[in-house]
Amino acid sequence: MRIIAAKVIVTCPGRNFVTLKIETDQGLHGIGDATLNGREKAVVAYLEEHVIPLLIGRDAHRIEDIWQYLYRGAYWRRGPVTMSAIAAVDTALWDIKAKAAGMPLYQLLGGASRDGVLVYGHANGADIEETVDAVGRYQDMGYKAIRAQSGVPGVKGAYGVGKGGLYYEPADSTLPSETVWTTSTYLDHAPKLFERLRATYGPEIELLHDVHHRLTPIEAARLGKSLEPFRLFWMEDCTPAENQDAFRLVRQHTTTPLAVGEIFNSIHDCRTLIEEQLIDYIRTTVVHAGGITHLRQIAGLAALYQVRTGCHGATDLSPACMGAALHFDLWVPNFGIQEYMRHSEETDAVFPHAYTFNDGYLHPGEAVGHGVDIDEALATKYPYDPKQLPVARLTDGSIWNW
Ligand code: KDG
Ligand code: MG
Repeated sequence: MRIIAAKVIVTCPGRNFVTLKIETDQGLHGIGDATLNGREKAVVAYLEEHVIPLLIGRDAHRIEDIWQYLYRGAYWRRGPVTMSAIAAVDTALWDIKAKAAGMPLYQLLGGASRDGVLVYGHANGADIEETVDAVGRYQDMGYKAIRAQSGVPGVKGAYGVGKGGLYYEPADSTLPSETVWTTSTYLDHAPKLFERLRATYGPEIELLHDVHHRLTPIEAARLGKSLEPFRLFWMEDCTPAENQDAFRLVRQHTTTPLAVGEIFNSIHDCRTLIEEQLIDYIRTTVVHAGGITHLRQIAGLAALYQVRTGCHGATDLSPACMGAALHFDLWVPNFGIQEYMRHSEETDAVFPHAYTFNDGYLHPGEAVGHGVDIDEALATKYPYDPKQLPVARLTDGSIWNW
C-alpha cells in the first residue's frame, strides 16, 4: 500500500490545530495531530519542507521503518518540532494500518486491557471558594478524578485559572502576555485549597494538581510534604525536569505521587526519572513524543519500574491526538489516567470522532482506525490565528518558568 499524497491542514475552530493527512493508493487515508501550541508554523514547515517529500511512494504499512527513517535520517535528533512532525506521520500511519486491518487501533496494539479510560478534568477558580464549586460541577458531570487550581492572592495570572470551565486555553495573544509569580504566597495557599476540597468532598474523589514547573526542587519537596494529608493522585511538573537528577531531592522528602513529562519528546528525557523510580506517572503523549510507536517504548520502560501512564490531554492537543491516545490507553498495561479537557463544539465538528465520555471514563469507540477524521471543507472556514503562550516573571521582573 503506497503513500500517494500527504498534506498539512491548519485550522482554528476556536484554537489552532495542525493536522497531517496521508493518502494511499488503496483509497485509505489517515490523520495525525501535529499541533505544538504557539509554535504551530514551525511544525508545518518541518512537515511540508522536510518530511512530506520523503513520504511519497513509501509503503504505508512500514510504520517502524518510516519512523526510524525520519528520526535517524534527519541526523538532528529529538526536539518538540521534529518529534511532533514524526508523531503526526506515525499516528496517521497507525490509523491507516488499523483501517486496512478492519479494526479499531486498540485491537491492533494488543486489545483492551480495561473497559474504559479513567480521565481527569480541570476545575479552577479565581479563589478557593470558586475552585471548590468548580470541583463540585465536575463531580456532577461524572468525573472521578479532578485537577484543582486556584488563583493565588496577589498573584497576577496564576497558572491554570482559565477562561470558562470546560476548555483549557492559555495561548491568549499574538505576542506573549506577561504574568507575575510569587512562590512564597503560592506555597502557603495551595495546601489550603486541598484541605478545603477534602473537607468538602471527602476521601473518595481523586484530586490532582499541576505546579507547572514553578518551583525549585526544595520548594517542590516542601509542597509535596504539605499536601500529603490530602492524598493527591499526583503533583504534576513540580520543578523543571531538564535536570532529571533534581527529582531525587523531591522524592527523598515526600510521598505525594509525582507526575511529569507533558513537554518531553523522547524516552531519553525520562530515562533516569523512570529507572530510578523518581516519578509515579509519565505524562508524555502521542503528539509530542513521536507518536504511538515511541510512546509504546516509553510505556514499556515505565512498566518495568511500576511507573504508570498519565497522557497529557489539554485542549491544545487536537481530537486526533486524543483519539489515538485513547486507543493506547485502553491497551497499555501500565495505564494510570488520561487528562481530558474538552474541545469546543466548532472543534468537535471539524474533527468528527468515535470517542465518548460516560461517567468519568472515555472510550475510543469501535470505529476502524483511531476513529477521528477531519472535515476539510469545514476546516477551511477557520483560518490560522497566531497566538502564543504567556510568560511569567517574578515580582522583581526576572523571567521565570511559566
Ligand atoms: O500548551 C501548554 C499546555 O498544554 C499546558 O499548559 C497544559 O500543563 C498543562 C496540562 O497539564 O494540561
Ligand atoms: Mg501540565
